[in-house]
Amino acid sequence: MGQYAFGFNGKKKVKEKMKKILAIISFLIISTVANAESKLQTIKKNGELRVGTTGDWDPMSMKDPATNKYKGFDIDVMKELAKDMGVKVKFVPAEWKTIVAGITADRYDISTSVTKTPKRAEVAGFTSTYYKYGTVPLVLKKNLKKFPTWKSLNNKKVTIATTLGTSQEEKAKEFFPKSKLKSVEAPARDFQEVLAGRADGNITSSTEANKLVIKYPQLAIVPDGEKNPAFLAMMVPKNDKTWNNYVSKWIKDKKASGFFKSLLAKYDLKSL
Ligand code: KH2
Repeated sequence: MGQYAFGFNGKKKVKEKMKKILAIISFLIISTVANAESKLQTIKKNGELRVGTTGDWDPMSMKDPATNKYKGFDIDVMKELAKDMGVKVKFVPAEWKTIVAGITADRYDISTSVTKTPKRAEVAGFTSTYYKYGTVPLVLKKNLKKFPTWKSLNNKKVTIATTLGTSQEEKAKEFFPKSKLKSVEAPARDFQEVLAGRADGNITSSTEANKLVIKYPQLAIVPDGEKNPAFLAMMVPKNDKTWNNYVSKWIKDKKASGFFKSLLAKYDLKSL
């Protein structure tokens, strides 16, 4: 009996020890996850903010091939953010088809603005928004009679060009389920397919469309109104709430201070 009692106590002790060890292990796991360093700390520690940007989006992010330097609305935004954080800014070249992967693979801490889409939101975090735009179709001016409406472009005889990995590529499938979709890869552009007669139309922001019809008078905006109000925001890692809150609060403060308003005027942009 005594022996049995001893054996029982021994087992109980082992069990208790195991319990303690398990508790310590789970405490360690939970505290590592909770204390996982936010980008906010890493950026400050490294003294550098890494910004992913494509450099092909007028007037948001444009790379000057002569100097290899970036300029544009979003470039000014990122320079200001880095300045306010007291760190240097480093622009990391990105592509539309891999811009989201660059965030998940930690190639950069933040991206310049992209359209908020449900697909992107599955894997990346979006900061608060700071620009709103509508979408319009572009066609050749000489074809305006044939394509006076959005509906006229939804036809199995029509080819719509899009740029791989963009929100327009996703949307074109919804707007033109009957049409043929032709996706080109940047630096090739969808509207160039229209200019070359390889596609009948493409869709883009009204901001870009207004610029394009001035640069290429052969192009025209389909006069059937804007669709799809869309919002631009920066992308950050999905689970880094500290970093997202920091940037979102910064955007809010900068809106209040008039920074975004003067930047919109500088780049001849209307909305917000
Ligand atoms: S979006 C950006 O976040 N755009 O909407 C699209 O995918 C940018 C219209 C590719 C530059 C080339 C301009 C397409």
